[in-house]
Amino acid sequence: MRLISLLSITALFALSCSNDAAPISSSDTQEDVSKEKDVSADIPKTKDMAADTPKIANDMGRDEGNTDMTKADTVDMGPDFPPQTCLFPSEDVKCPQGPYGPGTFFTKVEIVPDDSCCFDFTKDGDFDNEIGKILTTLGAFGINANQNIATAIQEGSLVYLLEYESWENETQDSDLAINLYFGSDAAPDFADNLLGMGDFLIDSTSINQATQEPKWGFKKVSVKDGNLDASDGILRLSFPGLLDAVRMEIVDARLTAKIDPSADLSAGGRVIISEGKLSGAFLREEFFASLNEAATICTCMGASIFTPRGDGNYDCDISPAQEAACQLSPVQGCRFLGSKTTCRVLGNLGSRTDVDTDNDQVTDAFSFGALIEGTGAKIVDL
Ligand SMILES: [Ca+2]
Ligand SMILES: [Ca+2]
Ligand SMILES: [Ca+2]
Repeated sequence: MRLISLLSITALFALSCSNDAAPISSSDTQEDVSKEKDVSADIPKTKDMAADTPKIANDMGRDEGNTDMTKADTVDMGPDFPPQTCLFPSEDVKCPQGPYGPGTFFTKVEIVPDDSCCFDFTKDGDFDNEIGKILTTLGAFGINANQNIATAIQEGSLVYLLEYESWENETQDSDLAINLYFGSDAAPDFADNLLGMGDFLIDSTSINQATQEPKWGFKKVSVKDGNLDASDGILRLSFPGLLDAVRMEIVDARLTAKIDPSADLSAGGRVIISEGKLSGAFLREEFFASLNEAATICTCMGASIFTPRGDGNYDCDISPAQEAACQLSPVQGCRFLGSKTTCRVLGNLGSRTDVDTDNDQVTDAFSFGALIEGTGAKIVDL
């Protein structure tokens, strides 16, 4: 999974930086994906991304993460939903039973193209969104990340699900946790999903196989007067359509949104959210490590090509022989990464970090902000 992601990231830039790239048809995409899988099958298993990412907790613990909530935070401020008799999980036999809590399906994920949203990482009073600005820059090369995301959501190839756990109080609950999954339609018809009536399966890649816990989500969650505020999150975001999927691991993630009063908080219930704002930080070292792994997988290079230059940017080291071999590669990501010109473009993104995730006074990550809308989703199974 990781390897496919890496190549996909490179493919994003391959497409974005190729002036003569023809529009990518879905059949081209599928072809490249299958080739990437073939390539990845031949190399040793890589480490789990979550395991070595700074500031990422491996355990998205269901009973922790809210220890810094004050007692006042747990006081019920009075319901602003219609009263609910059944809340997940419930031991009341009259209530719906099931292994999954109420869910939300993202109908919109729109990367903000500038600094007008969503979170102020630098604490200077202005929002930060470097990824949005980078993607805007790449738009000049014919890339439209938001259009690709929208299309993938409409077609059902990009399914983000939120699952709300232990939401025992309609307005404010210190035990509440939110998991994020990639998923798929449980039935062939995707139209009902967009209308909030879909049933979904969780993609097993969203589950840590060792612990059986969700890999991604928010550890600190509160809902006050219908306003959701989830933070301390780790997520994976996907940028599909550029190839099969470009994925990025996000740390320090935060989601704010309004919870629709129609929310059904029982097992298998559906929760609509609106005016969502999602923010986070994408770590530079992760980015270039992933590119180096991708280069290593490409047989035309077979080694890391990026080395940090000390100013935040990265040098790329490709010999003329490697470059010549890569231009003959059947894998688009390898053709791109193996080009001296385009890998320099990537290397020079390094200094655009603007977030300091480890408080050493040196920026190490790219800020990110997106607008989110979500409709109800019933999560039925893995
Ligand atoms: Ca700022
Ligand atoms: Ca469906
Ligand atoms: Ca830092």
